[in-house]
Amino acid sequence: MADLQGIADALIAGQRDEIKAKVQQAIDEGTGPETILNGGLVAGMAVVGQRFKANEIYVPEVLISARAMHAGMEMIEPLLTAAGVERIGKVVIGTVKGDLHDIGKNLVGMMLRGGGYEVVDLGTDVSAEQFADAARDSHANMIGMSALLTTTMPYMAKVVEMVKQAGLDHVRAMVGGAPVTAQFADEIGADGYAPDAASAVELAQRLGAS
Ligand code: B1M
Repeated sequence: MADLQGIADALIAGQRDEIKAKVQQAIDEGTGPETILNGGLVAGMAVVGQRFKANEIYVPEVLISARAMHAGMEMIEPLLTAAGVERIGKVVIGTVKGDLHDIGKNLVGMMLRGGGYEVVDLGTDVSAEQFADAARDSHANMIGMSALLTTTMPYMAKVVEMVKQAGLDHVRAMVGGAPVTAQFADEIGADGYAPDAASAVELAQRLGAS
């Protein structure tokens, strides 16, 4: 039985080496990557979020946990990304301008790659121009925007607008991130909203087929 609670505890404590050892152990025991991700890493980050909100921990501690999360995610990414899968579409992803949160966006990228999509990841703090340029230059058929702050979420509307202005009418826009909702996606003229990384793959499939 994989020590998922141990992985979550190590993430909360920001113990990167401990996470690596425990994730490796879980992989060796045959635990599925999505179980390790959701039952261990994401569960731990949820506790970090609650403590951050309650002012029990501060930015430095959260950063240390985030680095530990990245270390764990790196180990399971190859397991989620099936080798040799024929690519069924190309998605440009990024966290919008002013926003540095990248864990959720990285998860979405991992799941999309695992679902057969080629992913161009622009990173964080991405401007509307960068999204539009990358979509045009890489011949992508979708863009995926992430925002974790209520202050950066409205910027998604600018990106949707810029993509239209650039004449990229065939490029579908999907949005996500903790404060984002389906209603907000409708309001800004995005083509779809996904509440989590697995749903982002389903949404991409629906948008690709439409
Ligand atoms: Co920040 N932070 N943070 N933070 N941080 C939040 C978001 C916050 C909710 C914490 C809180 O107060 N409870 C709060 C925002 C409040 C608000 O706007 N309503 C907050 C704040 C205030 C801040 C700062 C302003 C703090 C400060 O400096 N005083 C600052 C802002 C910096 C900036 O961006 N300019 C800041 C900084 C940071 C760190 C750098 C320390 C660190 C980020 C490290 C990193 O990402 N590399 C950090 C973290 C880690 C968090 C919390 C604790 C965790 C976020 C996370 O990674 N969650 C977060 C609290 C929380 O969310 N509970 C918080 C795990 C991740 C798997 O979930 O990202 O939601 P999430 O992604 C999900 C879905 O949302 C969805 O799928 C993912 C997986 O299923 N999804 C998509 C995401 N993108 C998608 C795109 C899609 C589809 C689905 O389609 C394209």
